[in-house]
This record gives sequence, C-alpha cells and structure tokens, in this order.
Amino acid sequence: MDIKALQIEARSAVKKAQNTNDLEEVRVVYLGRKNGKVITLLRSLKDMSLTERRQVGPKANTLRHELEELIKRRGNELQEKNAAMNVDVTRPGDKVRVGHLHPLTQIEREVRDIFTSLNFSVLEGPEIESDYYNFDALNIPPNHPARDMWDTFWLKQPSIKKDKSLLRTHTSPMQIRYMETHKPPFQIIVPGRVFRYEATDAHHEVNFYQVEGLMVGEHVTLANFKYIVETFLQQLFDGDVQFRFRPSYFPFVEPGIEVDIKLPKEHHRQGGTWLEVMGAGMVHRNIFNAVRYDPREVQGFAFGMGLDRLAMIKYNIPDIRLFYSGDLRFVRQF
Ligand code: FA5
Repeated sequence: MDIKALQIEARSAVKKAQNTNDLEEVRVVYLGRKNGKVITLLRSLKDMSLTERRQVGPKANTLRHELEELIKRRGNELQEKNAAMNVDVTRPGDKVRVGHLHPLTQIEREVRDIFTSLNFSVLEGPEIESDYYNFDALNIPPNHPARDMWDTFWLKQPSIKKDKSLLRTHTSPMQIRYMETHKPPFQIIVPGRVFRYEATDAHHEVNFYQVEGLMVGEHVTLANFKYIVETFLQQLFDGDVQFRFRPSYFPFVEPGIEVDIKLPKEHHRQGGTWLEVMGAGMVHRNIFNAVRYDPREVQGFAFGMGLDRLAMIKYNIPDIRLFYSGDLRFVRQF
C-alpha cells in the first residue's frame, strides 16, 4: 500500500471514531506495536534498498507522528463530549433568579386588599380620556380657572372629533363613567396611572398613580368617609397615625377637604410632620346631575390619593423619581 493511501485511510478512521474504544482500536490498527500498519511499514524499512529507504523513511515517520497527534486530539475531543453528556443528577440545581414586584405594585395590592376587606369593589379605567370626563362632567367647564390645577397632555385630534382627548390628569373621570352605568348604593375604588404636564422634582412626576374612591347611597355622610379613611390609613401604616381634616377646594365636591397624617418619628423618615395624603369631599350636586342621579335622593363622598406619595411615606423613599428610574439596586430593596 502506498503511503499516501495509508495516510488517507488512517486519517478518516481517526475522524470516524465515536468513542475512546473506537479510537483505541484505530490506534492498534495503525500504530499497534505488533501489527500496526504504520509500524509494520517502518519495520520493513530495514529490508529496503538504500534509495528506497531514503524515499519511504521520512514519509513513514511523518505519518506516524501525524497519526499520534491526530489520535491524541480526537481523544481530547471525545473526552470533552463525554463530560458534557455526563450529567450528575444528584448535583444541586442552579438557582433560578425570580423577579419580584415593584414597590408601587406592592402598595397598590395592599390598598386593594384593605378596601376589598371594607367591602369596596375595585375597577380600572382608561388612561386616555376625553375632555368631557376629565373636566366638564366633573364641574370644570372650559375656561374655568380650576383647570389650571391640572396641567394636561393633550393628544393630537382628528378634526371630525368634537371632544378633545388627553392623558387623564386624575382618576376622578371614573366617578362619572361608573355612575353613568350603575345605580347606588355602591362603594368603589379605582387605582390607576395618571399624567400631568409638570416639572419633576423629588415629589412630582409627570406620570404617577392615584387611587380614587367613591361611595354613594341614601345616607352616606362625611362621618362614613372619616371612618373608612382612618381605618384604611391605620391598616396601611400599622396603627400609629394621627389625622387632620382641612377644608379645601375641588370643583367636583362640596364641601372639599384635604386629609393630612402624622406618623411616629422613630419609624418614618417623614415622621413627626403633617403630610398631605389625599383630596376628598362630598360629591357635588352638579356631578349627580351630570349622571342623572337625583341629588335630593342620594349623597356620597369621593377621595383621590397619590399612591406614589403613600409608598414614599411607607417605605421611607426620599425621591419619587426613583420609582421610575429602572434601577434594579433600588427595586431589589423591597
Ligand atoms: C386630584 O387629583 C383630585 N382628583 C383628588 C380628589 C378626588 C379630590 C376626589 C376630591 C374628590 P390633586 O391634584 O390634589 O387632586 O392630586 C391628588 C394627589 O395626587 C395628591 O394629594 C398627591 O398625593 C398626588 N399628586 C398630585 N400631583 C402629583 C405629581 N405630580 N406627582 C406625584 N403625585 C402627585
């Protein structure tokens, strides 16, 4: 057999070996001391003529070294493959990293739970609202100075549509939407995202969350409001809360009030000072008129609180912008 043919045959045999046993067989066939084809060839050199030996000798030697090298490399390859397939089923698995809820989601769920336990229903509403629901129906007609209280993102409008669209500035439009389609008595909360065209700072974002509350019935009074809100805030802040109810103005309530709380200094960054947590009041008769309720037959209270602000107080967070920064070092602390 000429050397070239032997080389081709041996190379392909090495390549084909699928495990270390195959490879050992190949080694014996070509490099085995007894009858290995290459070794036999090398042994036969001594019987050749000098010229023949000069020709065949170096080639046979090169082939031997090449095969030794190829077999070694293929051996390593097969070992690596083997290691990859060799699974130790008793080894403890790699820990899967589980994500977790954002602090705003956590507090929203807590708020939902507390109000559900007080027999409130929870619903959500559209983030894109019409001028009518966000303002007009809430007793804030165009050009009313109260519109200045809510800086607004207006949306581009197809000219055929009369009612302008905007990103809702509060969750109060859901008061109207709900009352249009339901009859009292009822009590609801509406958590959701709202938007204001404002400069941001540690306490103001352009995008934040509110929770609206509305309870309407024949005899619903501010006393009911006081009980519900105090119970809610005491549960949210684990008991130790002082309350202050101040007169205020919102066009959709009469009278309007604002609720402040004071928490113990020891547990809260913002403890020891009065903090405003919500706007509220008795639903204005014009709102009942807008939804075709008779204001002589029903009355109720409404409130709207900033969820971000509550979360900041509860978790001692100094800057509202941290909620939206996407920084995992912040989120993982909760
Ligand atoms: C309102 O939005 C009224 N709709 C609340 C209301 C509902 C009053 C029902 C009466 C009856 P106000 O603009 O004050 O009110 O916002 C309510 C709460 O949202 C504030 O107390 C504050 O906690 C939060 N808030 C207001 N602006 C921002 C802002 N830029 N960033 C974060 N939180 C804000």
